[in-house]
Amino acid sequence: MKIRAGRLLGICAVAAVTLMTCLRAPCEDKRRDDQRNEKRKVIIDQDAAGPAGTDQQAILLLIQSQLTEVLGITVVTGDAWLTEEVAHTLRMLELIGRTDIPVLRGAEYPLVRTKEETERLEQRYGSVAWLGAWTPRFYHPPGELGAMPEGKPTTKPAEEDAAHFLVRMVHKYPHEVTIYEGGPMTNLALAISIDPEFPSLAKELVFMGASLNPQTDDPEFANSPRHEFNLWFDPEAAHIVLRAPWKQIVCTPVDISVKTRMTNELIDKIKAGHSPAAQYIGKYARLRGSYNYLWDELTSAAWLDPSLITKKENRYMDINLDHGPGYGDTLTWTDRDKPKREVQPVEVQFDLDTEKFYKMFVDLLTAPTPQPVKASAP
Ligand SMILES: [Ca+2]
Repeated sequence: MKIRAGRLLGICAVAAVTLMTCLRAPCEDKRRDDQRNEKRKVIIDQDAAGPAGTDQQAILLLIQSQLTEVLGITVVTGDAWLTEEVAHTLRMLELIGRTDIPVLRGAEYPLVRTKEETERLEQRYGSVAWLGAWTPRFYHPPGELGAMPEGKPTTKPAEEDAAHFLVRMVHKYPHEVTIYEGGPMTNLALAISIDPEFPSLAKELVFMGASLNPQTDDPEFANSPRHEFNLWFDPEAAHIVLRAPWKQIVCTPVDISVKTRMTNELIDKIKAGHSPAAQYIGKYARLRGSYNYLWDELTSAAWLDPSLITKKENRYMDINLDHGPGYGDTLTWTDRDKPKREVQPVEVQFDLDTEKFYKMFVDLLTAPTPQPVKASAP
């Protein structure tokens, strides 16, 4: 009897373990699914110059938040060339241990604007303060990497291109994906051209760009208040994107960017953190000149916590496509004076709680990097 009871107990124990194993797998899957569903899905489209700097720091804020699931980073030429931006982004992800996030190559050139035409316009109408990848003192051919003090990546970008990834993701998660735009809008315009449903299937577009009436002595804007690099670099792309039927468009313009500053004090606070993200920023962040705004970081932070924004107004927005002195300038209207042709309302941010923003900036960059939410590959 004793032997039989022991065997019975053994059989029961094996059965219980088997049952537990069977039950646990679906439970864990469900927990992962719930975790995935609770997170706010975002694709980061960025002219991702680096190391550190506004482009990479803005990406990091979105990855460092516990609230988000970054589906991918789509890269576009802007502040630097596409190839070097992809390399800086891959390397940053390696350093923070998040190589699970796919990096996708996008457009190497704007849709219409060329470097040659831009130089002709500059000879006629005066020089432009920031030309991104075309800035003479940094210029090198598009395929070269430039300096990479953080080291070259060993990981590779995805084989899929940015525009097709953007389209595929909004079909996979309809009305759930926020499109974060921190650079020229070329990739988004290409996605819209491939699939006109792309904007209406996204949850919203949030972007850093445009300039209305910034209150600043910064020479970049003092005489050209309607000039802003992201929209200027690819005006035709911005025109396509701003006229598309998004459910919501949120804009962080120069007007509010100039109320922020990266400072050595902020860098020191981040540097004191032990997270890989903090170490990366501490090692590579550099102040350049007098006007080190937290351009793209504010777009990230305000999306994560809209209470940072203390003043916002609706405008209708488009871009000047005339190939004269105003080519690429921001055009805006109110309800009262907007053109008859189709223009979209845009929520424009004008003022912020600066101290709250700086605290969030430091807190997120010094926090441990969240682990990937694993289910299926994007
Ligand atoms: Ca950017």
